[in-house]
Amino acid sequence: MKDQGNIEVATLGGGCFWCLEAAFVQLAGVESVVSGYAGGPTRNPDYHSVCGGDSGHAEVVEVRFNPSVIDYRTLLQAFFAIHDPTTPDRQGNDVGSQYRSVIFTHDGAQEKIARDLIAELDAEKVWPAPIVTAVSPAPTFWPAEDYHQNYYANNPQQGYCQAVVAPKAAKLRRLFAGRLKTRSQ
Ligand code: MHO
Repeated sequence: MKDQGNIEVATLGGGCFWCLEAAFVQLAGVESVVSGYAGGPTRNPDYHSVCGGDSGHAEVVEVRFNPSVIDYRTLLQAFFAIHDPTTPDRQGNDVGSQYRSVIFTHDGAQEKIARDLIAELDAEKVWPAPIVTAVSPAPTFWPAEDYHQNYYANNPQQGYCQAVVAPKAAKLRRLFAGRLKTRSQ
């Protein structure tokens, strides 16, 4: 069921955007996920320049979701389940500021939810090191090149997809089993 009048946007960076897209797209209430770049000074960044690591941009996903089906906090819980928020400028073997953990908030409510959840997760010591995830107001979002969209769905056999993306998508299915889209959606 679509309710175009009531769609909220989340912009999240947690390493390679192929991973985040493949994970989030599975959740009920997520209407669309677009991979892109945000946070750096250059306009119209491309993958090549972001890959270099000094563009200032992070790989991010822009998630459109229906808050009456999935709320922002739950979306952030999924975000923290599928990446390591304690490694500065790094996710696993992917190293560089484009892989930083960042929540780009769209209003004060999102900012409070994000900061509260980070404080809770830190207090619970879910990870052995402190959370370094940045929380800052959403800058311009630059969609990535077409071939980065639906990358996992279109390239399931690619080596990185099998080694890194698939396990993250599977982890989300396991942890959020009750919140997945049904096959007909
Ligand atoms: N290390 C991976 C990252 C891909 S991601 C879209 C690769 O170079 O394929 O940054």
